[in-house]
Amino acid sequence: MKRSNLVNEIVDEIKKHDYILVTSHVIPDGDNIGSTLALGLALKTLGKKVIMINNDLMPKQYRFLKGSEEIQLPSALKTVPSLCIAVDLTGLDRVGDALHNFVHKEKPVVINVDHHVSNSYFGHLNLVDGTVSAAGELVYDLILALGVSIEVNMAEALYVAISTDTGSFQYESTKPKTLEIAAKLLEAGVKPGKINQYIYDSKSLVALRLLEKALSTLTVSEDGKLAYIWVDLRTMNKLSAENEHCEGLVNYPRILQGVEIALFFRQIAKNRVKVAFRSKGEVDVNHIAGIFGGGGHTKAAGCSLDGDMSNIIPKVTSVVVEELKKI
Ligand SMILES: [Mn+2]
Repeated sequence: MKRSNLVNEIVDEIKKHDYILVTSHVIPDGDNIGSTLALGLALKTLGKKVIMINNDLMPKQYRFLKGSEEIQLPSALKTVPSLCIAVDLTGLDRVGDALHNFVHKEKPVVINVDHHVSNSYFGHLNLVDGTVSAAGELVYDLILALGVSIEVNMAEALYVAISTDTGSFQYESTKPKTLEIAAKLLEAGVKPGKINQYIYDSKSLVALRLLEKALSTLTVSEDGKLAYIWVDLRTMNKLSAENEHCEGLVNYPRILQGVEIALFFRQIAKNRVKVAFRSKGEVDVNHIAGIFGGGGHTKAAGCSLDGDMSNIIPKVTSVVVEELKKI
């Protein structure tokens, strides 16, 4: 189906519903929150009753966004929306147990708005485009198609979505259209300096102490193409660190000269480790994460595995080393 026809079909579907749930993936990031919030605010201006839900608490650095306090935990869902719009979500298994069960039981119409190449097309309507930098780009198009003009609060939310997913417009996923949208958001009143201060220049002491610990684990392969760091539960607990303090840590091994693939291993439960993959070169990390049941994008992906850090690190790095030999 042509993209414009699909967007029109989504707009027609949205018009049929009075009460709409907007949600995204567990462990929220900037694209998740910005896309959820911008779409939620836009639907409200159309007179819809909107409930925005995320499985996890909002990281502090995004709480400056006006309206972000309306993004609630799944326990706030008391009545049943007839439509669920999921943004930045690869599959319903990533929405969190509570919402997964809700969709399974109540069977709302589901619209899937995402930019992960590993998306499972779980919606009744699927606006999925792996070539755009952020779900925020798709939400921007959708808001315009809904006939809503983008006011400053929506614009800030979309700017957060797009600027965080592109590493402040540094990654290859930044296309002319990405910057055209960013320009429109600035015209709508976004002040990039202010947003960057909230997001990047407001790290807590805990976050910097965690970075210190994580960097002390830095390991580099003999050929210099693979670098990784890790954090275990002991360190997290000792520092009282939370999920949000781990955001962006994978970028530190990535910035090392000569590195093709960077990894960040994080113990999330006694016998479970989450792995973040970043590629600077030709290797497709969506493919590698896929070998371990995960996915994402060609340059940024993730997976979770059962086991100890001491087993999982060699298991994953040996696969990465093999993939690096192929280029
Ligand atoms: Mn995203």
